[in-house]
Amino acid sequence: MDTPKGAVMPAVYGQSERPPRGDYSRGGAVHDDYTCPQDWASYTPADHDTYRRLYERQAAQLPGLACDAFIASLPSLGVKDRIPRFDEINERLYKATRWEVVAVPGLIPELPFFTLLANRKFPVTDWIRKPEEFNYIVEPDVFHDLFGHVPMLFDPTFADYVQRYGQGGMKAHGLGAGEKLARLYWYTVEFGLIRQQDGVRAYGAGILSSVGELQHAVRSNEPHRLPLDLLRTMRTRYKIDSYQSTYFVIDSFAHLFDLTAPDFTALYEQLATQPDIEADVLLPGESGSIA
Ligand code: HBI
Ligand code: FE
Repeated sequence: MDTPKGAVMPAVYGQSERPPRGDYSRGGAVHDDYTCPQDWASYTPADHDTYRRLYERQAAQLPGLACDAFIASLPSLGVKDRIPRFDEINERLYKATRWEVVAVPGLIPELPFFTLLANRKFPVTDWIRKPEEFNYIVEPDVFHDLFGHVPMLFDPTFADYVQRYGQGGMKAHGLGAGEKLARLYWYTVEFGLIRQQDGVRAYGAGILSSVGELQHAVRSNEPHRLPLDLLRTMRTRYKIDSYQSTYFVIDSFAHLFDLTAPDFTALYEQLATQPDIEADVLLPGESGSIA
């Protein structure tokens, strides 16, 4: 049964008070799973030019900083000089890992978000930032979602991890542990680092789509870098509007997938007894640097 016009309410991301950017009514064109048509014809020449400039600048930065899987899959996004049509990407993505990109008006509430991921549907915001927001935008736009997230969904193991994350998220929501699990998403899918033979590289979308954070996360000796550990990671708070002070590093996507195999209920019980850790804190015994 379709929701009455404009009935879907936007999500607020993290602790922000700002009203979300997206138009969640569009005269009822937003379905009750929060998906909507991409309406490609509504993009202006300035929108396409913003995408082209963002893509060009970010792609030039990747060598030596982005992980191999991301660099190998980036061409699968297709066109670089304008905002791609999601159904064109889906022809390739579905063949590769049975995922598809779906358009959403912006951030959506936790449960619909987890449910889409559990069904191998990645929600991609359908609007793009204004030229004056070229260097930074707090809320994910189509460039962050397409450039940052979608290439990694062409990696079969990572694609399975994100679906398992969605399934886990639906359970966590039921247990009231959504916020803990959101930290795992934040420190892997959004800001994750992976150790390769040739050194640490980025696989997190928030890093890969950011002009400044890519260098900071991979090269700077300012942030802490810790091995990903479920308990430590889900205790660690994060910041939504500045570079991260801590990054978590995995050895492989298979390692990440295996880590999240068991049921998390016991983990949530353990987490309930342990205090959160601020993003810039190191615990006794943690070196904070990974070779
Ligand atoms: N909605 N469209 C969109 N994209 C996200 O990345 C997103 C979201 N809603 C909630 C959310 N992320 C986070 O709270 C997840 O960690 C659950
Ligand atoms: Fe994101």
